[in-house]
Amino acid sequence: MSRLVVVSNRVADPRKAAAGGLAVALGDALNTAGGLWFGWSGTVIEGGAPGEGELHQQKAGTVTLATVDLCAEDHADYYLGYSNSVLWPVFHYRLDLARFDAGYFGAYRRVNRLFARQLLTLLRPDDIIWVHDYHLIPLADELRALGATQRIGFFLHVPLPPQQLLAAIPQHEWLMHALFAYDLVGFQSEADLENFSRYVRAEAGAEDLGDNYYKAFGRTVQAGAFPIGIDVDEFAALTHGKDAREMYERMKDEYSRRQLLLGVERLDYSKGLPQRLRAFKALLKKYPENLRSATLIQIASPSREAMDTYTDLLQELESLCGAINGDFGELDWMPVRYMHRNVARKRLPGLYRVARVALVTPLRDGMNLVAKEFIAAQDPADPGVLILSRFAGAAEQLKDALLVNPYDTDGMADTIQRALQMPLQERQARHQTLLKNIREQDVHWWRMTFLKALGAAARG
Ligand code: GDG
Repeated sequence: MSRLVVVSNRVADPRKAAAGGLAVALGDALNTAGGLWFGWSGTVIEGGAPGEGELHQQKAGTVTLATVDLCAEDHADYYLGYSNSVLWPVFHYRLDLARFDAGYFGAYRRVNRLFARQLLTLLRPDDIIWVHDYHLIPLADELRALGATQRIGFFLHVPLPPQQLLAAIPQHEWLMHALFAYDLVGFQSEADLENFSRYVRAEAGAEDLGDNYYKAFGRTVQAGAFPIGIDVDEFAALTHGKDAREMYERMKDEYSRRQLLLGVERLDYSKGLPQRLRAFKALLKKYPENLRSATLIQIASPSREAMDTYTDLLQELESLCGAINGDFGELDWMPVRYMHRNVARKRLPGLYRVARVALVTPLRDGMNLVAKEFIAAQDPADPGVLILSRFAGAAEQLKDALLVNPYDTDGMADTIQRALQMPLQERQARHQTLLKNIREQDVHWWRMTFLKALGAAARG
Protein backbone atom coordinates (compact mmCIF):
# COMPACT_ATOMS: atom_id res chain seq x y z
CA MET A 1 0.00 0.00 0.00
CA SER A 2 1.40 3.39 -0.99
CA ARG A 3 2.10 5.94 1.68
CA LEU A 4 -0.05 9.08 1.60
CA VAL A 5 1.80 12.39 1.67
CA VAL A 6 -0.40 15.41 2.36
CA VAL A 7 0.92 18.88 1.68
CA SER A 8 -0.89 22.01 2.86
CA ASN A 9 0.17 25.46 3.98
CA ARG A 10 -0.63 24.66 7.60
CA VAL A 11 -0.11 21.32 9.31
CA ALA A 12 -2.09 20.10 12.29
CA ASP A 13 -1.80 17.15 14.64
CA PRO A 14 -4.67 14.91 13.50
CA ARG A 15 -4.97 13.39 16.99
CA LYS A 16 -6.02 16.66 18.58
CA ALA A 17 -9.79 17.10 18.84
CA ALA A 18 -9.51 20.86 18.54
CA ALA A 19 -7.97 20.54 15.09
CA GLY A 20 -11.16 20.30 13.04
CA GLY A 21 -11.48 20.72 9.28
CA LEU A 22 -8.77 19.23 7.14
CA ALA A 23 -7.04 17.55 10.08
CA VAL A 24 -10.13 15.51 10.87
CA ALA A 25 -10.72 14.88 7.19
CA LEU A 26 -7.25 13.51 6.52
CA GLY A 27 -6.44 12.05 9.93
CA ASP A 28 -7.82 8.58 9.13
CA ALA A 29 -6.14 8.32 5.76
CA LEU A 30 -2.80 9.44 7.15
CA ASN A 31 -3.04 7.10 10.12
CA THR A 32 -3.90 4.04 8.05
CA ALA A 33 -0.67 3.74 6.12
CA GLY A 34 1.58 5.80 8.41
CA GLY A 35 1.45 8.96 6.33
CA LEU A 36 3.44 12.16 6.11
CA TRP A 37 1.98 15.66 6.46
CA PHE A 38 4.16 18.46 5.16
CA GLY A 39 3.78 22.27 5.27
CA TRP A 40 4.74 25.54 6.93
CA SER A 41 5.54 25.29 10.65
CA GLY A 42 3.67 28.50 11.46
CA THR A 43 6.98 29.95 12.68
CA VAL A 44 8.28 33.21 11.21
CA ILE A 45 12.04 33.80 11.53
CA GLU A 46 12.88 37.50 11.78
CA GLY A 47 15.91 38.33 9.67
CA GLY A 48 16.02 34.86 8.04
CA ALA A 49 17.11 34.45 4.42
CA PRO A 50 14.36 34.46 1.74
CA GLY A 51 13.78 31.05 0.17
CA GLU A 52 15.46 29.27 3.10
CA GLY A 53 13.84 27.52 6.03
CA GLU A 54 14.74 24.83 8.48
CA LEU A 55 12.93 21.48 8.27
CA HIS A 56 11.47 19.99 11.46
CA GLN A 57 10.06 16.51 11.90
CA GLN A 58 7.91 15.15 14.65
CA LYS A 59 5.85 12.01 15.16
CA ALA A 60 2.13 12.24 15.90
CA GLY A 61 1.16 8.61 16.40
CA THR A 62 1.80 6.86 13.10
CA VAL A 63 1.87 10.16 11.21
CA THR A 64 5.03 12.17 10.59
CA LEU A 65 4.57 15.93 10.70
CA ALA A 66 7.25 17.67 8.66
CA THR A 67 7.32 21.46 8.70
CA VAL A 68 9.45 24.26 7.35
CA ASP A 69 9.94 27.72 8.90
CA LEU A 70 9.54 30.87 6.82
CA CYS A 71 11.55 34.06 7.09
CA ALA A 72 9.64 37.29 7.73
CA GLU A 73 9.97 38.46 4.13
CA ASP A 74 8.62 35.21 2.70
CA HIS A 75 5.77 35.21 5.20
CA ALA A 76 4.85 38.75 4.21
CA ASP A 77 5.13 38.27 0.45
CA TYR A 78 4.20 34.61 -0.10
CA TYR A 79 1.53 34.17 2.59
CA LEU A 80 0.03 37.59 3.27
CA GLY A 81 1.07 38.78 -0.18
CA TYR A 82 0.56 36.54 -3.20
CA SER A 83 -1.60 33.92 -1.45
CA ASN A 84 -3.92 36.19 0.49
CA SER A 85 -3.74 39.54 -1.32
CA VAL A 86 -3.83 38.18 -4.88
CA LEU A 87 -5.13 34.62 -5.09
CA TRP A 88 -7.66 34.70 -2.23
CA PRO A 89 -9.47 37.88 -3.35
CA VAL A 90 -9.42 37.07 -7.08
CA PHE A 91 -10.52 33.47 -6.52
CA HIS A 92 -13.42 34.92 -4.48
CA TYR A 93 -14.32 37.26 -7.36
CA ARG A 94 -12.98 40.36 -5.54
CA LEU A 95 -10.69 42.08 -8.02
CA ASP A 96 -11.33 45.31 -6.14
CA LEU A 97 -9.49 43.94 -3.10
CA ALA A 98 -6.54 42.40 -4.92
CA ARG A 99 -3.06 43.98 -4.65
CA PHE A 100 -0.69 42.99 -7.43
CA ASP A 101 2.54 44.00 -5.71
CA ALA A 102 5.66 43.26 -7.75
CA GLY A 103 7.47 41.40 -4.97
CA TYR A 104 4.67 38.97 -4.17
CA PHE A 105 4.99 36.63 -7.12
CA GLY A 106 8.73 36.10 -6.68
CA ALA A 107 8.16 35.09 -3.07
CA TYR A 108 5.35 32.71 -4.06
CA ARG A 109 7.69 30.89 -6.46
CA ARG A 110 10.56 30.98 -3.99
CA VAL A 111 8.56 29.42 -1.15
CA ASN A 112 7.02 26.76 -3.38
CA ARG A 113 10.55 25.93 -4.53
CA LEU A 114 11.75 25.76 -0.94
CA PHE A 115 8.88 23.43 -0.02
CA ALA A 116 9.59 21.23 -3.06
CA ARG A 117 13.28 21.01 -2.20
CA GLN A 118 12.63 20.09 1.43
CA LEU A 119 9.79 17.69 0.66
CA LEU A 120 11.83 15.86 -1.96
CA THR A 121 14.32 14.69 0.68
CA LEU A 122 11.46 12.88 2.48
CA LEU A 123 9.76 11.21 -0.47
CA ARG A 124 9.67 7.49 -1.33
CA PRO A 125 9.26 6.29 -4.91
CA ASP A 126 5.74 4.89 -4.47
CA ASP A 127 4.28 7.73 -2.37
CA ILE A 128 0.95 9.25 -3.37
CA ILE A 129 1.13 13.01 -2.90
CA TRP A 130 -1.95 15.15 -2.26
CA VAL A 131 -1.38 18.91 -2.37
CA HIS A 132 -3.99 21.30 -0.93
CA ASP A 133 -5.10 24.75 -1.86
CA TYR A 134 -4.14 27.99 -3.53
CA HIS A 135 -0.90 28.58 -1.62
CA LEU A 136 0.70 25.63 -3.36
CA ILE A 137 -0.48 25.63 -6.98
CA PRO A 138 3.06 25.36 -8.47
CA LEU A 139 4.32 22.71 -6.02
CA ALA A 140 4.02 19.75 -8.39
CA ASP A 141 5.75 21.68 -11.17
CA GLU A 142 8.64 22.43 -8.81
CA LEU A 143 8.77 18.81 -7.64
CA ARG A 144 8.77 17.55 -11.23
CA ALA A 145 11.60 19.94 -12.09
CA LEU A 146 13.60 18.23 -9.34
CA GLY A 147 12.83 14.81 -10.78
CA ALA A 148 9.81 13.64 -8.75
CA THR A 149 7.81 11.02 -10.67
CA GLN A 150 5.22 10.12 -8.01
CA ARG A 151 1.51 10.55 -8.57
CA ILE A 152 0.54 14.04 -7.43
CA GLY A 153 -3.00 15.34 -6.98
CA PHE A 154 -4.19 18.84 -6.20
CA PHE A 155 -7.38 19.98 -4.48
CA LEU A 156 -8.52 23.59 -4.56
CA HIS A 157 -10.57 24.42 -1.45
CA VAL A 158 -11.63 27.83 -2.72
CA PRO A 159 -13.62 28.62 -5.88
CA LEU A 160 -12.01 28.90 -9.30
CA PRO A 161 -13.38 32.10 -10.87
CA PRO A 162 -14.44 32.48 -14.50
CA GLN A 163 -11.80 33.03 -17.18
CA GLN A 164 -12.28 36.80 -17.44
CA LEU A 165 -11.65 37.27 -13.72
CA LEU A 166 -8.77 34.82 -13.55
CA ALA A 167 -7.13 36.59 -16.46
CA ALA A 168 -6.76 39.70 -14.29
CA ILE A 169 -3.93 37.98 -12.42
CA PRO A 170 -0.77 38.93 -14.29
CA GLN A 171 0.56 35.36 -13.91
CA HIS A 172 -2.69 33.58 -14.76
CA GLU A 173 -1.19 31.52 -17.58
CA TRP A 174 1.75 30.50 -15.48
CA LEU A 175 -0.57 29.36 -12.67
CA MET A 176 -2.81 27.33 -14.97
CA HIS A 177 0.19 25.86 -16.73
CA ALA A 178 1.46 24.76 -13.32
CA LEU A 179 -1.78 22.85 -12.70
CA PHE A 180 -0.93 20.62 -15.64
CA ALA A 181 2.02 19.17 -13.69
CA TYR A 182 -0.51 17.29 -11.51
CA ASP A 183 -2.07 13.97 -12.41
CA LEU A 184 -5.43 15.05 -11.03
CA VAL A 185 -6.86 18.47 -10.18
CA GLY A 186 -9.95 18.55 -7.95
CA PHE A 187 -12.45 21.34 -7.45
CA GLN A 188 -15.27 21.80 -4.96
CA SER A 189 -18.11 22.23 -7.43
CA GLU A 190 -19.26 21.62 -10.97
CA ALA A 191 -19.26 25.41 -11.45
CA ASP A 192 -15.52 25.56 -10.64
CA LEU A 193 -14.82 22.64 -12.95
CA GLU A 194 -16.75 24.39 -15.70
CA ASN A 195 -14.65 27.55 -15.15
CA PHE A 196 -11.47 25.47 -15.42
CA SER A 197 -12.63 23.79 -18.59
CA ARG A 198 -13.59 27.09 -20.21
CA TYR A 199 -10.35 28.76 -19.21
CA VAL A 200 -8.04 26.06 -20.54
CA ARG A 201 -9.95 25.76 -23.80
CA ALA A 202 -10.13 29.53 -24.40
CA GLU A 203 -6.77 30.70 -23.06
CA ALA A 204 -4.54 27.67 -23.57
CA GLY A 205 -6.22 26.05 -26.58
CA ALA A 206 -6.64 22.90 -24.52
CA GLU A 207 -7.95 19.84 -26.23
CA ASP A 208 -10.84 18.16 -24.40
CA LEU A 209 -9.94 14.46 -24.54
CA GLY A 210 -13.19 13.42 -22.85
CA ASP A 211 -13.74 12.06 -19.33
CA ASN A 212 -12.44 15.41 -18.03
CA TYR A 213 -8.95 14.89 -19.45
CA TYR A 214 -7.43 18.02 -20.96
CA LYS A 215 -4.32 18.35 -23.05
CA ALA A 216 -2.44 21.67 -23.09
CA PHE A 217 1.11 22.95 -22.68
CA GLY A 218 2.29 19.56 -23.94
CA ARG A 219 0.83 17.89 -20.84
CA THR A 220 -2.36 16.05 -19.95
CA VAL A 221 -4.32 16.46 -16.74
CA GLN A 222 -7.57 15.07 -15.43
CA ALA A 223 -9.90 17.42 -13.57
CA GLY A 224 -12.98 16.71 -11.49
CA ALA A 225 -15.45 18.02 -8.92
CA PHE A 226 -15.06 16.47 -5.47
CA PRO A 227 -17.27 18.38 -3.02
CA ILE A 228 -15.74 18.18 0.45
CA GLY A 229 -17.93 16.97 3.30
CA ILE A 230 -17.75 16.61 7.06
CA ASP A 231 -17.47 13.60 9.31
CA VAL A 232 -21.16 13.45 10.18
CA ASP A 233 -20.80 10.84 12.92
CA GLU A 234 -17.90 12.62 14.56
CA PHE A 235 -19.90 15.83 14.56
CA ALA A 236 -23.02 14.13 15.89
CA ALA A 237 -20.89 12.66 18.69
CA LEU A 238 -19.52 16.12 19.51
CA THR A 239 -23.12 17.36 19.64
CA HIS A 240 -23.96 14.83 22.33
CA GLY A 241 -20.73 15.44 24.22
CA LYS A 242 -20.57 17.18 27.58
CA ASP A 243 -19.36 20.58 26.36
CA ALA A 244 -21.93 20.92 23.59
CA ARG A 245 -24.74 19.79 25.88
CA GLU A 246 -23.74 22.34 28.48
CA MET A 247 -23.73 25.06 25.85
CA TYR A 248 -27.13 23.90 24.59
CA GLU A 249 -28.74 23.82 28.04
CA ARG A 250 -27.38 27.22 28.94
CA MET A 251 -28.61 28.87 25.76
CA LYS A 252 -31.91 26.98 25.54
CA ASP A 253 -33.37 28.58 28.65
CA GLU A 254 -32.66 32.06 27.43
CA TYR A 255 -33.86 31.41 23.90
CA SER A 256 -36.97 29.39 24.71
CA ARG A 257 -38.89 32.66 24.51
CA ARG A 258 -36.89 34.09 21.65
CA GLN A 259 -35.95 32.99 18.14
CA LEU A 260 -32.23 32.55 17.71
CA LEU A 261 -30.52 33.17 14.38
CA LEU A 262 -26.88 32.14 14.11
CA GLY A 263 -23.88 32.98 11.95
CA VAL A 264 -20.47 31.35 12.48
CA GLU A 265 -17.39 31.99 10.41
CA ARG A 266 -13.90 33.36 10.20
CA LEU A 267 -14.08 37.11 9.87
CA ASP A 268 -13.58 37.29 6.12
CA TYR A 269 -14.96 39.51 3.36
CA SER A 270 -15.97 36.45 1.35
CA LYS A 271 -18.50 35.49 4.01
CA GLY A 272 -20.98 38.32 3.38
CA LEU A 273 -21.27 39.55 6.98
CA PRO A 274 -22.25 43.20 6.33
CA GLN A 275 -24.86 42.05 3.80
CA ARG A 276 -26.28 39.63 6.38
CA LEU A 277 -26.54 42.33 9.04
CA ARG A 278 -28.31 44.63 6.61
CA ALA A 279 -30.79 41.86 5.81
CA PHE A 280 -31.38 41.29 9.52
CA LYS A 281 -32.01 44.99 9.98
CA ALA A 282 -34.47 44.90 7.05
CA LEU A 283 -36.23 41.98 8.74
CA LEU A 284 -36.75 43.95 11.95
CA LYS A 285 -38.11 46.90 9.98
CA LYS A 286 -40.35 44.99 7.63
CA TYR A 287 -41.63 42.38 10.09
CA PRO A 288 -41.87 44.19 13.46
CA GLU A 289 -43.36 41.11 15.14
CA ASN A 290 -39.73 39.99 15.42
CA LEU A 291 -38.83 42.92 17.69
CA ARG A 292 -37.95 41.74 21.21
CA SER A 293 -37.79 38.24 19.83
CA ALA A 294 -35.44 37.49 16.92
CA THR A 295 -31.81 37.63 18.04
CA LEU A 296 -28.80 37.18 15.82
CA ILE A 297 -25.70 35.68 17.37
CA GLN A 298 -22.78 36.31 15.07
CA ILE A 299 -19.49 34.57 15.82
CA ALA A 300 -16.69 35.99 13.71
CA SER A 301 -13.46 34.24 14.63
CA PRO A 302 -10.29 36.28 14.16
CA SER A 303 -8.49 35.68 10.87
CA ARG A 304 -5.56 37.29 8.97
CA GLU A 305 -5.52 40.25 11.32
CA ALA A 306 -2.28 41.61 9.90
CA MET A 307 -4.12 42.66 6.74
CA ASP A 308 -5.86 46.01 6.18
CA THR A 309 -8.80 44.52 4.29
CA TYR A 310 -9.59 42.48 7.39
CA THR A 311 -9.27 45.32 9.91
CA ASP A 312 -11.49 47.50 7.68
CA LEU A 313 -14.12 44.78 7.70
CA LEU A 314 -13.88 44.47 11.46
CA GLN A 315 -14.64 48.16 11.84
CA GLU A 316 -17.52 48.01 9.41
CA LEU A 317 -19.08 45.12 11.32
CA GLU A 318 -18.68 46.77 14.70
CA SER A 319 -20.33 49.88 13.42
CA LEU A 320 -23.22 47.98 11.78
CA CYS A 321 -23.89 45.92 14.92
CA GLY A 322 -23.74 49.04 17.09
CA ALA A 323 -26.19 50.87 14.81
CA ILE A 324 -28.71 47.99 14.75
CA ASN A 325 -28.58 47.58 18.52
CA GLY A 326 -28.83 51.34 19.00
CA ASP A 327 -31.83 51.68 16.68
CA PHE A 328 -33.81 48.60 17.66
CA GLY A 329 -32.50 47.39 21.03
CA GLU A 330 -34.49 47.55 24.27
CA LEU A 331 -33.26 47.46 27.83
CA ASP A 332 -34.14 43.77 28.02
CA TRP A 333 -33.34 42.75 24.42
CA MET A 334 -30.48 43.37 22.03
CA PRO A 335 -31.03 42.22 18.44
CA VAL A 336 -27.39 41.44 17.65
CA ARG A 337 -24.85 39.65 19.76
CA TYR A 338 -21.58 39.89 17.98
CA MET A 339 -18.46 38.07 19.13
CA HIS A 340 -15.07 38.60 17.54
CA ARG A 341 -13.66 35.49 19.15
CA ASN A 342 -13.20 31.80 18.65
CA VAL A 343 -15.71 29.40 20.18
CA ALA A 344 -14.23 26.03 21.26
CA ARG A 345 -14.96 23.35 18.66
CA LYS A 346 -16.46 21.04 21.29
CA ARG A 347 -19.06 23.66 22.24
CA LEU A 348 -19.97 24.81 18.75
CA PRO A 349 -22.54 22.03 18.05
CA GLY A 350 -24.52 23.08 21.15
CA LEU A 351 -24.89 26.53 19.67
CA TYR A 352 -25.89 25.12 16.28
CA ARG A 353 -28.54 22.99 17.94
CA VAL A 354 -30.18 25.79 19.86
CA ALA A 355 -30.45 28.03 16.76
CA ARG A 356 -33.79 28.23 14.98
CA VAL A 357 -32.12 29.50 11.81
CA ALA A 358 -28.54 29.36 10.51
CA LEU A 359 -27.44 32.18 8.22
CA VAL A 360 -24.75 30.84 5.91
CA THR A 361 -24.68 33.60 3.34
CA PRO A 362 -21.21 34.03 1.82
CA LEU A 363 -20.77 36.16 -1.29
CA ARG A 364 -18.52 33.34 -2.55
CA ASP A 365 -17.35 30.16 -0.89
CA GLY A 366 -15.57 27.09 -2.18
CA MET A 367 -17.87 24.79 -0.22
CA ASN A 368 -18.75 26.01 3.33
CA LEU A 369 -18.57 23.42 6.05
CA VAL A 370 -20.54 25.42 8.62
CA ALA A 371 -23.69 24.69 6.57
CA LYS A 372 -23.00 20.96 6.83
CA GLU A 373 -22.08 21.09 10.52
CA PHE A 374 -25.33 22.93 11.28
CA ILE A 375 -27.35 20.16 9.62
CA ALA A 376 -25.42 17.44 11.47
CA ALA A 377 -26.05 19.09 14.85
CA GLN A 378 -29.85 19.43 14.55
CA ASP A 379 -32.42 17.43 16.48
CA PRO A 380 -34.34 15.61 13.69
CA ALA A 381 -37.56 15.92 15.70
CA ASP A 382 -37.32 19.72 15.90
CA PRO A 383 -34.68 20.90 13.45
CA GLY A 384 -33.59 24.44 12.66
CA VAL A 385 -33.68 25.91 9.16
CA LEU A 386 -30.61 26.45 6.99
CA ILE A 387 -30.50 29.63 4.92
CA LEU A 388 -27.72 29.18 2.39
CA SER A 389 -26.19 31.49 -0.19
CA ARG A 390 -26.58 30.30 -3.75
CA PHE A 391 -22.93 31.36 -4.18
CA ALA A 392 -21.54 28.77 -1.76
CA GLY A 393 -20.27 25.55 -3.35
CA ALA A 394 -22.52 23.72 -0.87
CA ALA A 395 -25.61 25.06 -2.68
CA GLU A 396 -25.01 22.54 -5.50
CA GLN A 397 -25.68 19.73 -3.04
CA LEU A 398 -27.96 21.23 -0.38
CA LYS A 399 -30.97 22.07 -2.50
CA ASP A 400 -33.40 21.69 0.41
CA ALA A 401 -31.88 24.62 2.25
CA LEU A 402 -33.57 27.99 1.68
CA LEU A 403 -31.27 29.38 -1.00
CA VAL A 404 -30.70 33.15 -1.06
CA ASN A 405 -28.88 35.80 -3.02
CA PRO A 406 -26.84 37.61 -0.32
CA TYR A 407 -26.77 40.83 -2.37
CA ASP A 408 -30.58 41.04 -2.27
CA THR A 409 -31.21 42.57 1.16
CA ASP A 410 -35.00 42.55 0.97
CA GLY A 411 -35.16 39.08 -0.52
CA MET A 412 -32.95 37.80 2.27
CA ALA A 413 -35.17 39.48 4.92
CA ASP A 414 -38.22 37.74 3.40
CA THR A 415 -36.43 34.39 3.45
CA ILE A 416 -35.45 34.84 7.10
CA GLN A 417 -39.09 35.57 7.91
CA ARG A 418 -40.14 32.45 6.02
CA ALA A 419 -37.58 30.40 7.95
CA LEU A 420 -38.78 31.77 11.29
CA GLN A 421 -42.35 30.82 10.44
CA MET A 422 -41.70 27.47 8.81
CA PRO A 423 -44.03 24.77 10.12
CA LEU A 424 -42.51 21.81 11.93
CA GLN A 425 -43.42 19.31 9.22
CA GLU A 426 -41.63 21.26 6.50
CA ARG A 427 -38.58 21.75 8.72
CA GLN A 428 -38.43 18.02 9.38
CA ALA A 429 -38.82 17.09 5.72
CA ARG A 430 -36.12 19.50 4.59
CA HIS A 431 -33.76 18.45 7.33
CA GLN A 432 -34.21 14.78 6.51
CA THR A 433 -33.14 15.34 2.90
CA LEU A 434 -30.24 17.60 3.90
CA LEU A 435 -28.98 15.04 6.39
CA LYS A 436 -29.12 12.39 3.69
CA ASN A 437 -27.10 14.70 1.39
CA ILE A 438 -24.32 15.27 3.90
CA ARG A 439 -24.22 11.59 4.83
CA GLU A 440 -23.96 10.37 1.26
CA GLN A 441 -21.12 12.69 0.39
CA ASP A 442 -19.30 12.97 3.69
CA VAL A 443 -15.62 13.59 4.26
CA HIS A 444 -14.68 9.93 3.91
CA TRP A 445 -16.49 9.76 0.58
CA TRP A 446 -14.60 12.91 -0.51
CA ARG A 447 -11.21 11.55 0.45
CA MET A 448 -11.77 8.09 -1.00
CA THR A 449 -13.27 9.37 -4.24
CA PHE A 450 -10.38 11.77 -4.77
CA LEU A 451 -7.66 9.25 -3.90
CA LYS A 452 -9.28 6.56 -6.03
CA ALA A 453 -9.41 8.93 -9.00
CA LEU A 454 -5.80 9.96 -8.38
CA GLY A 455 -4.70 6.32 -8.29
CA ALA A 456 -6.53 5.62 -11.53
CA ALA A 457 -5.60 8.80 -13.45
CA ALA A 458 -3.73 8.13 -16.67
CA ARG A 459 -0.18 9.51 -16.41
CA GLY A 460 0.38 12.42 -18.74
C1 GDG B 1 -12.06 26.87 3.29
C2 GDG B 1 -12.97 27.34 2.15
C3 GDG B 1 -14.23 25.19 2.31
C4 GDG B 1 -15.46 28.78 12.30
N1 GDG B 1 -15.54 29.61 13.36
C5 GDG B 1 -15.15 28.89 14.43
C6 GDG B 1 -14.82 27.60 13.99
N2 GDG B 1 -15.02 27.57 12.68
C7 GDG B 1 -14.81 26.35 11.87
C8 GDG B 1 -16.12 25.82 11.36
C9 GDG B 1 -15.67 25.04 10.14
C10 GDG B 1 -14.43 25.79 9.69
O1 GDG B 1 -14.01 26.60 10.77
C11 GDG B 1 -14.75 26.74 8.55
O2 GDG B 1 -14.88 26.04 7.38
P1 GDG B 1 -15.62 26.69 6.13
O3 GDG B 1 -15.75 25.63 5.12
O4 GDG B 1 -16.94 27.21 6.56
O5 GDG B 1 -14.77 27.94 5.66
P2 GDG B 1 -13.17 28.31 5.44
O6 GDG B 1 -12.46 28.44 6.72
O7 GDG B 1 -13.19 29.56 4.61
O8 GDG B 1 -12.55 27.07 4.60
C12 GDG B 1 -14.36 26.72 2.29
C13 GDG B 1 -13.19 24.74 3.32
O9 GDG B 1 -11.95 25.41 3.14
C14 GDG B 1 -12.95 23.23 3.22
O10 GDG B 1 -12.61 22.85 1.92
O11 GDG B 1 -15.48 24.64 2.65
O12 GDG B 1 -15.18 27.10 1.21
O13 GDG B 1 -13.06 28.76 2.14
O14 GDG B 1 -15.29 23.74 10.49
O15 GDG B 1 -16.74 25.06 12.34
N3 GDG B 1 -14.39 26.62 14.79
C15 GDG B 1 -14.27 26.92 16.11
N4 GDG B 1 -14.57 28.16 16.61
C16 GDG B 1 -15.01 29.16 15.82
O16 GDG B 1 -15.28 30.27 16.30
N5 GDG B 1 -13.84 25.98 16.94
